Amino acid sequence: MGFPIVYRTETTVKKSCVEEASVERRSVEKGTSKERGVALVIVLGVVALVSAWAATAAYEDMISLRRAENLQQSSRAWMANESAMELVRFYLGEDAKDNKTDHLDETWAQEIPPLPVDDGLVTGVVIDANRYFNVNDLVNNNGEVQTNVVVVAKRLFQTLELSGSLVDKLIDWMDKNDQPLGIGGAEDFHYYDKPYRVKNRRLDRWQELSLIDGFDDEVLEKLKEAVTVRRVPKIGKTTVNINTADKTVLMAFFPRMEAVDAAAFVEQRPYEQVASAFAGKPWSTGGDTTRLSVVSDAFIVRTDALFGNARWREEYLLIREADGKTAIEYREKQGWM
Ligand SMILES: [Ca+2]
Ligand SMILES: [Ca+2]
Repeated sequence: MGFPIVYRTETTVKKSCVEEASVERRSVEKGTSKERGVALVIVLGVVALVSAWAATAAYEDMISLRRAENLQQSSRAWMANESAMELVRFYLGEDAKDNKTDHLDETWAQEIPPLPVDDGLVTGVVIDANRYFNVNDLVNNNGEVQTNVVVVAKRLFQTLELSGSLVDKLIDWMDKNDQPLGIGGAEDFHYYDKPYRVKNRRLDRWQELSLIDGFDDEVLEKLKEAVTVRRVPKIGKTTVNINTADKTVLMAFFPRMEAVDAAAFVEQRPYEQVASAFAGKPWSTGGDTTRLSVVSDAFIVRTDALFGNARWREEYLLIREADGKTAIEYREKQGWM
């Protein structure tokens, strides 16, 4: 049996060649197409990477710029606050020259209206610290109870509708002994479940009041407008200025002074002397005038500066000496953004 002989005609040969070329071209085209696809993916990847990098860099640049801008605004707000405080010190120094009395109509007592400085605003207020009753006066420099001051404090607490036992607890916190004062007192045993002991020394800051038994937020809110915590000068006592004190505080010094008397007394301010201020006032009989004055030596200064997104608020307590120089007893940042 022979093999079938296949004859390739010219047409068949041409057709075959064309088919082979076509197969080859398709093969080549297929390869090129794959390479192009890979190249496109790489290009897209690079573009994506560059875009991501550019976006990150732009974001970081924006953050850095914003941070630098905020820092600059914050510095300006801080400097504006410093300037406001220096302005207050200047006014207090000027006022001290030939100073006979301190009262609420004087320049230092006026609120500084918001002053435009460059692109910001700065404002401030000065509050006479002598308008408040200083709780540190309840004990003397030796840590002993000052009974005449206790009487005033209890009357003040009563007017504020607060229990007199709070005064006892306050004294126990500050006096040097460990004997509870009366039935309302609170020495160490009262704080057995607290992570601290009684201080047995005067208070340094207002915030310490909240450590004392019974001095909750409601009590502190009531005390805020009548009481302060400040260091007692070397002479062993602070004074209350009758030209700036609130009626409630004034009434604490005079057992017979009624609200109507206090209102009439305040209406007649300012007074140049303590003695003449109470002359001819029947309600002043039996009062304690030993801690009253017509001048002030301590001032709470609050400053507030706003520059762009930066706001800087501070509180200072300035102590003014007789020569008009002021010293900062404390400064405290109240808030910033
Ligand atoms: Ca004055
Ligand atoms: Ca004590």
